[in-house]
Amino acid sequence: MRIDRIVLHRVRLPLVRPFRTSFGTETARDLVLVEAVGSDGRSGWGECVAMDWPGYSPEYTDGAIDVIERFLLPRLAGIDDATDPVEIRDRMAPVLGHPMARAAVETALLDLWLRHRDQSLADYLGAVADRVDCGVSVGIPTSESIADLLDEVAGYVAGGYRRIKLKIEPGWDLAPVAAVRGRWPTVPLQVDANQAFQRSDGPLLAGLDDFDLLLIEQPLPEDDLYGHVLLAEQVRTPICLDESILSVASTESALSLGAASIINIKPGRVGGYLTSKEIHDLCQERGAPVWCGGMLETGIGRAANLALAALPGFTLPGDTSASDRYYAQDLTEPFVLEDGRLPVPTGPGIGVDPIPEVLAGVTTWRRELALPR
Ligand code: OSB
Ligand code: MG
Repeated sequence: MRIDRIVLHRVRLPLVRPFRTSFGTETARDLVLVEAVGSDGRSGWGECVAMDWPGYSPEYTDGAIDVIERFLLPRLAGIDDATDPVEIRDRMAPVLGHPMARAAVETALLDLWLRHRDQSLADYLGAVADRVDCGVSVGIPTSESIADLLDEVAGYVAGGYRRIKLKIEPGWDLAPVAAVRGRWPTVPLQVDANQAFQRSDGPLLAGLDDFDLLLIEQPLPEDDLYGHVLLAEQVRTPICLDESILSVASTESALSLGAASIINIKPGRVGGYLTSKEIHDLCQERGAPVWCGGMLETGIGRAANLALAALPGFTLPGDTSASDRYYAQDLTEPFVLEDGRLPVPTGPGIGVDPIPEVLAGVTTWRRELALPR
């Protein structure tokens, strides 16, 4: 069966509350969805997790759209719905960087391929669980008030989240962590700095050792693996890498050098679910725990992340939170937390679809593209 066309949907979805990190404040997700339409009229979906500006990583939504149109789709001439997803990944691989753009295209085509085979993404990847433990990522309050932070965390704890992650930055570091740990002495807790500290901050970050954290995520810049090695020698809390992990090779480097002992796997950041599984497999061989990161995904990206998080090496709760943590109205049927967990979709492919009226209501434009013959 032919792939009839690729449709790009530019979507703007307001967040229920601003999300402030060390790199900026997001008030909405301004994203692109990739839809691959088969000649039978069925569709596969991929959510591009690039943000609308290059603050988390070098990618951004308009850049991803440009790369998809100019460089990725032209490489897919002649594919059909029987083309193995591994071939699709390999055809796009010569385009360097832009993993989020490549992941979105790969996922849309993988989803369509799986739907035609009537197989779920979870089954294809080797999932072993039918629901996954969920954590929640808590931004820096725009008020910079610890009382406001405690109120927000209290809501998530009451909602049943199985792990709390606090965003930190220089100046918003030990005090908020001490306050949350003081109020919830046993809640699984971790922090994420999004690269905001420096090599000289070792003694400060060692102060976090008092709070029984699961991990410190990405304290130093993405390219500073050696800095993380030096830091790991100064702090007892395990170091986890997010932004630095771009491939199987960078994962192996980080683990072998001792820059990290825990890995955050984000499919967009590593170029898709196939590579995510390979990183998972390597970490399992090395005995390194992994967890599924998040990029404020809509239900489309979340569904696929839940399939990945159901693999056996995902032993820590992920940033796979319920729809209502992000959006008043998700693009899909909402994912609802049950006892701190979300269900792994069981339908073919990613197992969910956008609700057409909802998608139409938040779409700023759509563009239909043909694949080259
Ligand atoms: O560093 O993990 C991060 C969101 C956007 C960009 C980067 C990050 C995050 C989060 C939120 O921490 C995770 C989520 O709930 O989707
Ligand atoms: Mg992170």
